[in-house]
Amino acid sequence: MANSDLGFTPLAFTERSPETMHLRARQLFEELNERRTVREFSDRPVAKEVIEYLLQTASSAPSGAHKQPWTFCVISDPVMKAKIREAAEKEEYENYHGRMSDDWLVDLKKFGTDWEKPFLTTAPYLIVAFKKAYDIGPDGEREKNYYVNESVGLACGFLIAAIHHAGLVTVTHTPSPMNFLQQILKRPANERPFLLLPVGYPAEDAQVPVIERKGLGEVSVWFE
Ligand code: IYR
Repeated sequence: MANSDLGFTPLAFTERSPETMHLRARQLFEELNERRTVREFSDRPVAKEVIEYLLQTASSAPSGAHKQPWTFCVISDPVMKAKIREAAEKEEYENYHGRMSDDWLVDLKKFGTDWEKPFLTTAPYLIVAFKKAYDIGPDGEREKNYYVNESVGLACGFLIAAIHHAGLVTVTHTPSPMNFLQQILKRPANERPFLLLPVGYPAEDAQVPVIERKGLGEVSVWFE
């Protein structure tokens, strides 16, 4: 999209009454506060159109100079999912058997994670978010992107919220290193894997660790 001379247009802004604003703020908190990271998936299918909307929501996130420096790869092909699982588990095996520090392993113990990642083949969809370190212009020249990590992080946040809102679950999976995703998915050199999100229904007997979220007093400082 050529973005140089788009001009300006009046803002489409929906004003909310104070009561409605209060209600909506509370309701969204209550809804998103119910989100849990889930590692046990069902193989129940999910409509492709739902995934399309989730990605459009993600892509509505703000980005540096509106460059939208992201590509989302969507994988439902079982052969490809198996390849990704095999490569991810190979890296994770090394992580859990020497590459991760003792402190890190202790911190993860309560989540029950290990090197095995069955969700990579069980979940009906894997979404891999790639960050575009730079863009390629029409004549093959490099075009700069800005705040790439922040932008793609925001888009992934929107995506995770959208997945929950739609009634599906995910886990923020960050196999490390994850260059294998660039190879398997044949992405160009300007794209680097950022985050892998399996998407689907939870397994019927899915369990999640007991956690508490920090209260407002622990995560905010007010200057009034
Ligand atoms: N990437 C590994 C390890 C891991 C790291 C953190 I920090 C977590 O919050 C959870 C897992 C894995 O996916 O198992």
